[in-house]
Amino acid sequence: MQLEKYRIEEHNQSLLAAHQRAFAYISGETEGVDNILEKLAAFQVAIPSWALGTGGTRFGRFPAGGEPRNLEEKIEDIGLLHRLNQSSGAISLHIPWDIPSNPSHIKALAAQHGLRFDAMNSNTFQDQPDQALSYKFGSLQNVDKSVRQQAIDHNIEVIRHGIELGSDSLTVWLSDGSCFPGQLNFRKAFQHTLSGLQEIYAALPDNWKMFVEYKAFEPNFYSTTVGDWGQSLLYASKLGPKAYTLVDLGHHLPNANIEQIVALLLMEGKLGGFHFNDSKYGDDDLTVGSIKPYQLFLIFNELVEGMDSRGMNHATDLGWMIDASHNVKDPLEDLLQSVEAIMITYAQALLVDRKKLTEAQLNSDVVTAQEVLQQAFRTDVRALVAEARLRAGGALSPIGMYRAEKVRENLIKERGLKTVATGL
Ligand code: AOS
Ligand code: ZN
Ligand code: ZN
Ligand code: ZN
Repeated sequence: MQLEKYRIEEHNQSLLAAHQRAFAYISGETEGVDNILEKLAAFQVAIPSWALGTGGTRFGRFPAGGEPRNLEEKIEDIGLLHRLNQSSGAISLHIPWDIPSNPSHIKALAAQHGLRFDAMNSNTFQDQPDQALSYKFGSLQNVDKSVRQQAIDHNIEVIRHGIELGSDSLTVWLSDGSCFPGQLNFRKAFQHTLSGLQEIYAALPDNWKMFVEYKAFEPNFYSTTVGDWGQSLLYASKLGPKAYTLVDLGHHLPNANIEQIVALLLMEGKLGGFHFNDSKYGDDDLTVGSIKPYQLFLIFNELVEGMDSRGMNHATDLGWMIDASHNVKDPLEDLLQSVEAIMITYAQALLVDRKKLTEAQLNSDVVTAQEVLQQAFRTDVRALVAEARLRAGGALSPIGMYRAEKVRENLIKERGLKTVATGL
């Protein structure tokens, strides 16, 4: 399925007058519009290879049809998204689901679609058919040295695949933990995990980063060996300067103040990246911004403030990834919505009047501080995001164009109705 340039131009033409009216209004109200548009254009969010098929739950799965059957088709799908929104210029792979049989071909195909390879993801949370030893009782934490070694070797293999593709980071999410009190010696589990991570860390090329992703619960429901940001930070600090904490928005206990976590990790220079999603209960992996958009804004507000205070480049100094997938939407439309929510929230965070906020904080003027934040949050910035996309050659309405071009119908024609994307 190809989206021709002239079709995007025709689509944009039909929406241009309305867009220009909205853009004229917001640019009249906003200082430094060009600077904001440049930042928006530079900001790219990586799409996870496992979000392109319908996610399903343990109770069932209702495939959309036309799902990608292999890595090539996953790259093509992300290429389509990027063509529409010009903000999805990266892919995050998962090994073993995405082992590239011909890496140079895969690399060339991605480049053809304007995509680069973001963090590589290892998998020691499932047993693979050809695997010698089981991860039933954990991987790096396991009481059996040979299971730990198998998990270390796997992660090193993932780094090798990443090097071939030009990635420069590894995300380690471990499902290790315990389901019942007494099952684990916490200290030994931590120490085994740390020494395994140290061996993996030693295999990282100089320019690589390691992201240690934490998660409070699931699949283990009594304890998790990388259970929160404190534990992740402990590992990352002991590992060294190439190791960072990764924040997945769905991995906290209810009501956690994620924006404060973000601010402190940034202060310590230990925030590495993000998995964006949204949730009502736990690791629901719902569309970004669909449930708690104000929380997302407060997080972006800390990101912008914290990164600026350290002179960091918003677009390149952290890993921005989506980690979401579920049962009821067309996965590509869902991803377009998630990326749009991220761009809108980033734009709002760029609008915050920092000077006024600092003044209000110094005067303990709580009301003004809240007004400053909500002024930005309540600003309709959609025309700014659309303008950035338009200038980059994307579609004014990515979802509108996706539907008008009957992308899903075409993918079903090409690939069939009953395809199963590899992954969760
Ligand atoms: C699991 O809950 C984590 O969010 C992981 O980041 C991710 O979903 C998994 O690694 C998929 O590969
Ligand atoms: Zn995640
Ligand atoms: Zn998760
Ligand atoms: Zn999640």
